[in-house]
Amino acid sequence: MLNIILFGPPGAGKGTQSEKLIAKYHLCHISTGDLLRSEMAKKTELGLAAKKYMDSGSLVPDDVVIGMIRNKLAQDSSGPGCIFDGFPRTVAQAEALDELLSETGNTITLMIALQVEADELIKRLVKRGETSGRSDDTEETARKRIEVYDRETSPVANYYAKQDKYHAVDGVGEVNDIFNRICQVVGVPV
Ligand code: B4P
Repeated sequence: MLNIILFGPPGAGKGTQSEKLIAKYHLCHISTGDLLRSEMAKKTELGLAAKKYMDSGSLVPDDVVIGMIRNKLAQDSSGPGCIFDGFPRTVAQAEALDELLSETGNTITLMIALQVEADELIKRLVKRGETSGRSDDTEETARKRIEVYDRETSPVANYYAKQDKYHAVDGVGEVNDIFNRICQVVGVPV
């Protein structure tokens, strides 16, 4: 299986590039952000609990997110592989993902880490906020989310570097150019 983690700070383009990778490699899409927003829209207990973390720019607690991934993997266990978009965001989540995949004899193939500077991220998120309706797409929350990323999420890169799976990709420029850089790393799936 081809299991790719798309990694990077908020606004790095994980969602944007996921769509293109899914179309090319026919992978399933696992986005914890999308899953959480769907729970919020349905006003489930989980969604209501997650909303206060997301609106403040904080991470949703690990046990909630890991439980969601466990359910999702149980539904999407066949097929050529998956894109993990915005997950894992902590080392505890990365360890849990390795464990969950190993239950079915699978593993992460590689991590693509999109590199984008903070000023550009904030510009993109504020612009997305003009149409997204997302309450976390404000300048203030974007700055908080980048701080949370630096403190809590960036160590996940080292977790995969130790497994020789980490690949940094320049995330600035035209969307198609960035996609071509990613495809050079992914290569042709076997
Ligand atoms: P996510 O939904 O994962 O969202 P994201 O990080 O904001 O954005 P992404 O990188 O996908 O950017 P996009 O392609 O849209 O997370 C939301 C929240 O959910 C988190 O803050 C957290 O609270 C919670 N959460 C999610 N997962 C969690 C987890 N595992 N653990 C705990 N909490 C979790 O791109 C952004 C914008 O830039 C778009 O408007 C796009 O059009 C534009 N853009 C993209 N590429 C561009 C380019 N090359 N040039 C110019 N603009 C570009």
